[in-house]
Amino acid sequence: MDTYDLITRNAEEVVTEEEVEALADDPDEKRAYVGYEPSGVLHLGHLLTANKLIDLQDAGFDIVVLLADVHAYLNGKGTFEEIRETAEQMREQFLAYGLDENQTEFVYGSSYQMDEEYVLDVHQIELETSLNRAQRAMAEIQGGETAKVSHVVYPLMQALDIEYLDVDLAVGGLDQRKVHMLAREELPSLDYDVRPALHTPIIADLTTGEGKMSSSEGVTISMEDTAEELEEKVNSAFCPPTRDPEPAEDGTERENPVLELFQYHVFPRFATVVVERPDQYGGDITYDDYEDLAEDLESGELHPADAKGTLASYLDELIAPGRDRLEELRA
Ligand code: NAL
Repeated sequence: MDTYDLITRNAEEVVTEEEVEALADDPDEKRAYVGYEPSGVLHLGHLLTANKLIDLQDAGFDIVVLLADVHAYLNGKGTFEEIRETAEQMREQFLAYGLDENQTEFVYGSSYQMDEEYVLDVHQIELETSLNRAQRAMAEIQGGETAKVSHVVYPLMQALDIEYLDVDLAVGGLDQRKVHMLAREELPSLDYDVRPALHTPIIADLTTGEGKMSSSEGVTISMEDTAEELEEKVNSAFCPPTRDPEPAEDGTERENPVLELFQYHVFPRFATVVVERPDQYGGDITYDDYEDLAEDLESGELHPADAKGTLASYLDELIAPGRDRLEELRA
């Protein structure tokens, strides 16, 4: 795979392709970053961007992970002390998951976001940005009516962080796109450069295939899940034999979350995927490509139940190191 393809594989959106092509031409000494609000236990949403970070490391990038403690505070996630404690746990889980310790820098937001220069820049970007614009940027992260003043400061700081962390590429889930667009619009007004962004897709809810998998609603898969819990969750997943399910009765779009998890979580991390089947059901099948597996599910060659069983065991293998680390930390 060439460098550009590795950098952009499985990305839902590349802003802009030309800017990322320029980085792909010379990825050494380049820095990419993702920010996370500290949380005690990682879930598949965190791991989707982590997979992209691993691709970027393979492409030669240095990685900056912002442990966004001040942002979590602005978003009402607890006392500052509580947030700091969970951040350290989060770092350990990312390393266990496979981020290379030598190529990854973990930065606490609070290590520079209280500096005078930064705070004055926050106020300047507040002066440049309309309330309406900042609110729209935050809409995907913290929904509407109960929005506090902190919720409009949040995206402005996130935009500014791109400059302060001196990164060449911003990475995030598609839910971060409006913040990254705000950054592209507003950073030049502070005489800072515009940086490209990569956005990873949002995985659908596991049991319905609708909307997004969320840690606050529905079933999520986290680093805490045991092999048995994974099996149970995946077994109850929505998995019609198609990549393109019919909309729900009320018209809501649906995806096949089992295929999405194979595409975005399993194939990027395993060179081959083996579906184990007794000989009487056709014997084992080996896939080295997501497309082949999806085609077999559609043709009926691969039964949804076998797809689910295989998915559960690969997810178990993926999260096992982080799960073990969590247990050690808690012991
Ligand atoms: C991501 C988050 C918070 C602060 C950031 C600062 C710089 C870059 C990325 C950042 C978390 C993200 C979320 N907004 O919703 O998870």
